[in-house]
Amino acid sequence: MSVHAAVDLGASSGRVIAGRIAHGRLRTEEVARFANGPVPVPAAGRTTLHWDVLSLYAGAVEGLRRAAGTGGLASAGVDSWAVDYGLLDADGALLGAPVHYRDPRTDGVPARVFGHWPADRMYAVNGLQVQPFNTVFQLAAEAGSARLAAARDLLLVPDLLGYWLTGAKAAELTNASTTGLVDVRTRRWAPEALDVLEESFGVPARGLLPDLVEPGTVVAPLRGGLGDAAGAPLVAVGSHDTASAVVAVPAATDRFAYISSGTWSLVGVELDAPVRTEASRAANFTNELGVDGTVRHLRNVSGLWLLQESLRTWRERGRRVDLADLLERAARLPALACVVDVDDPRFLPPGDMPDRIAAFAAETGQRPPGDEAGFTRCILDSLALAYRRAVHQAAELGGKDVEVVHIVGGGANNTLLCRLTADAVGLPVVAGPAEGTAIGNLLVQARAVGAADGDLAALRRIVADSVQTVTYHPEGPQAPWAEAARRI
Ligand code: LFR
Repeated sequence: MSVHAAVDLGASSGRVIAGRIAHGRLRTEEVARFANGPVPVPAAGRTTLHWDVLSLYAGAVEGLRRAAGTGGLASAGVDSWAVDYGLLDADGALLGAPVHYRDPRTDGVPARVFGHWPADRMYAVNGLQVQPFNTVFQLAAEAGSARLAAARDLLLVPDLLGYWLTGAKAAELTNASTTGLVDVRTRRWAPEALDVLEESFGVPARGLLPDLVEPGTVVAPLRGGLGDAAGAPLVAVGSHDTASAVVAVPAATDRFAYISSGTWSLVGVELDAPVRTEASRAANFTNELGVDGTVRHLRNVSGLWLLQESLRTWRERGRRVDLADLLERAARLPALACVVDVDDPRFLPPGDMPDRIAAFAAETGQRPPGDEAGFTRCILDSLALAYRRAVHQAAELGGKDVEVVHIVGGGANNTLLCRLTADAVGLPVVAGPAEGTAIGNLLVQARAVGAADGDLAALRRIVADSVQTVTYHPEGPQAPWAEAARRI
């Protein structure tokens, strides 16, 4: 039976998942996993955070070979986090390692860009939540650099890997929609955005951007030199990981909200058209483009990053912390003793996370957590609180009845987080699949090469029939959550 391969790159690890579809079910197998993370590199008087895309590429190649070794490779697809890009010179060579979105080079840049393109007019065109790392701001931040002067092509990370795997350059639409350079109504590059970059910042945007392709487009065959994988079609999937994750929501109704919960938490609803109202902009909701003409109307909430970075801090200090043990102890602690605003910009960069959480608690008149289990509980209570607000806002702003919340991604395995989310939101939470991004990636490529068919609802039925989910029902009153929200 032929196999499909999803290269799925997350902020803390990359993996290649092989998938087979038979009798309406998808079976998956992880064939490669490799580490990922920010690499701080000192140069020219400052330290810049980069991505090691070459080792990600090496991991992807190894995984594709292995997937092909398990059967004839029918197709491949690549997804990753959004917004970051590689620049190629006139010979097609990569100009330096891509800069990581957590690098502070964009500090203060959005305000400068708004001086030329006011925030409300920008939102009317690109519909995007303002994040300092949106590609439009990253490009403004590097205006005038030698690297940009030498650049001839800009490729987002999955498109960069696609170029190395096939030799073909393309800009997949779901990920392109996170750049701030796409018009969310026309689903084309936005002339207003390109004009601002060119005229006000001297960034030759038109020359750098490849043609857009819709997810589901076959890009080109994998090149020779990739062992048994060579010749298989590379499909542009929902190459923004969140777009793939939303495909994999095993919803039985369209009255659902989703939380794609990993390093980030993307909380929202699926719509047919963008919401570009002032209320949506004020709530910092984004309209990213989805598979099959959909819009992902969501809020980008910080995610398990706070916990990942806390674990890293404790381990660096020589503390022997085990996540499963911490979660068990955290579950026995009283609820909502201390909460933080997980979206406070101070939590964005890498560094001592418990210290920043303690400072936030002190500033808001709360007693900081006393030990690692306390910090873990604080982070999960705070995430559930942020989910509560975002789910209710998404439903209201998008004019959508929401009866159930689906959690996909790594957070679906976190029982405490799922239970707290059900309690906080006051709706049933269906958790799973944890490998949502890879599954959405696999289904879109399988459909593109004829191994699956139907609309998103049909693809979601395959997910529902293939994975185990766990349902959590809300318990307890809402009042303590409302009170905690007022503290931050
Ligand atoms: C999630 C994600 C988010 C994006 C963030 C940074 O992995 O793709 O959707 O805002 O990473 O790129």
